Amino acid sequence: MLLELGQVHLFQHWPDPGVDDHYKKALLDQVDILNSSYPGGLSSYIKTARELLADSKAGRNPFDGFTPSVPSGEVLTFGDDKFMQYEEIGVKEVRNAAFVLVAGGLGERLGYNGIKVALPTETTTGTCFLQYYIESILALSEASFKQAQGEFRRDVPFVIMTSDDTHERTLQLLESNAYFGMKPTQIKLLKQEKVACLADNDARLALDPNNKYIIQTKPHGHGDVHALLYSSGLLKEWKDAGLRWVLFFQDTNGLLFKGIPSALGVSASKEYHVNSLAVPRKAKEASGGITKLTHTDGREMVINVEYNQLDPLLRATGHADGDSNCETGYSPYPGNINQLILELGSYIDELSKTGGAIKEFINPKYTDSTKTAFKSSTRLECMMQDYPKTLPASARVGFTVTEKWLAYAPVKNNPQDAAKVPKGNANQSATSGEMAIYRANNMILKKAGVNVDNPVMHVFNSQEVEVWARVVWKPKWAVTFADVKNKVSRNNSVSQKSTLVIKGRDIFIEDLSLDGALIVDSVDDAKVKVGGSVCNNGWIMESIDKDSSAFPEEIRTRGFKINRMEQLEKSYGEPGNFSLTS
Ligand code: UGB
Repeated sequence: MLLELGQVHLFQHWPDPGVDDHYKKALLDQVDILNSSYPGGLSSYIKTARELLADSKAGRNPFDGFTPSVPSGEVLTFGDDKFMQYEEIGVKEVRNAAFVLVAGGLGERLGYNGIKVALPTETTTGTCFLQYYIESILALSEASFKQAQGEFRRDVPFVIMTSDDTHERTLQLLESNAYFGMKPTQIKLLKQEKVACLADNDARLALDPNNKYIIQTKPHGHGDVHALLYSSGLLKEWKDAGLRWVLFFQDTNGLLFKGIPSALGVSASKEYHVNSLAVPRKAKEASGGITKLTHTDGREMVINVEYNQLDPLLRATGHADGDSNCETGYSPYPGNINQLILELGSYIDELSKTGGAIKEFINPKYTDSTKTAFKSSTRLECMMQDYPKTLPASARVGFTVTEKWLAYAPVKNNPQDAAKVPKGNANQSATSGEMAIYRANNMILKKAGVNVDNPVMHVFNSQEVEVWARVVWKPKWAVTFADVKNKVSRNNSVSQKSTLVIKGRDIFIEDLSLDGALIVDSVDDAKVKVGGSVCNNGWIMESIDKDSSAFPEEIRTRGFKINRMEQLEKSYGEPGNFSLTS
């Protein structure tokens, strides 16, 4: 097959039989993996590569014939009636959902040495992203089954897509932390394979420069998740079990679950086959824009256009200013945050046709303008949000915009690059990701009637950030705004210098005046009323040097450490009713 596909160069240097045979066999084994892990096999891979390489050489625009326009979708305002209604519907639907985390990326922009899901979301509690995701799924499913009363309780499935770069360390993180409270059988890891690199415009497979018996490979992108889910048989299993929704999300967004219940409610109410979560986007920010594309032949689709393509597309279609802000101060194209909610039935129907193959792209770096040679080998790539590209016109594809402070603060950039991001645009660093969690929790408490102080500005790692009181709660305390409203009542106040950590489930905040640090924990059968005046020296944030070897990488990348001066810490380990009032 490879010879027929013009890949004779892979074997031309082979010595006579009997020499290097085990290396030759290893190469054929690798070919076997590359062939079986790609929908349609290597012949399909090479055919697509040739087409895309020819398009790239000819400078053909993938958007030829398409005109962009601003799509319409559901825009939510946190805490208003519509938001609350959707949230309630969404919580009900969680028991019919499966969650999928794409965590195969190494995070080159972030430059962190470990896997990204092991990074702390915030350093007040040190909870890592994977723990936060798992505890949120558990809390949401608990809330959902509670509403269902008597309905058969299943374990809501959680899939993590890993890659060779992340698989072992993800497994290890789960195993060494007792799966963060989830049943091991509830979690499935699906490992994506890399794809073959291409050496030239004829799509000849590239051999590793250091080993002529290995085909060079590179990641294919998060779009692999669809083919993997399909080939694993999980989708059919879920359908047979009566599930209706598959929710996809990325590896480092500490606000992720705050927007999920209401968006799932939108999916269910509007019967969307595809629902993309989005947030207001500043022009030129490094997130794709949700765009309506209309072709001259009448085709229409609502799809993410990546940030590097949006500007040229707009300029080429009569928008002289390209990707620019409108009178609202934001781009009119909502920012894609790569949180997708797919309706399982139509998803399976579509994947039965495509096998999960997603429209790919190629990005070769040419040595010169003749576009005949590459600086280094290239490969096909695909993105999970391109799934709607093959859908029929009848598909219901929508999106849900929520406020950015509520739902989106990923950690993608290293401190140096983050410091260069223009003021006002999201710099997506560990520092801003942590601050966004405190801000969101303060805003939510404020909306629930708590008197919280305004933030103060600080500069950490050369980035100016708003610092709010360090308020953190476990998902089992509150996973919706309705939960927060049920657990916070009367007159409460939290000063800016404060830290409030709520770890137990049935903790009720009533007439609390906090000026310092308060940490409360309780077992699930204890009901604790927390009130009175708590005043102490608290936990103070201190700047540190990002290059100081005295601190671990997780702390250095934030540019501050927390100095735990003084706190009131209470833990209720027995069932019963308790009251903490000082
Ligand atoms: N990922 C994989 O699981 N496998 C891979 O091969 C590659 C990545 P990045 P990206 O949030 O603002 C996306 O690198 O791709 C996982 C959207 O395309 O963090 O540059 C990886 O582990 C863009 O439209 O992001 O940009 C991570 O969980 C915009 O929405 C996820 O895929 C942007 O995210 C994303 O990978 C954004």
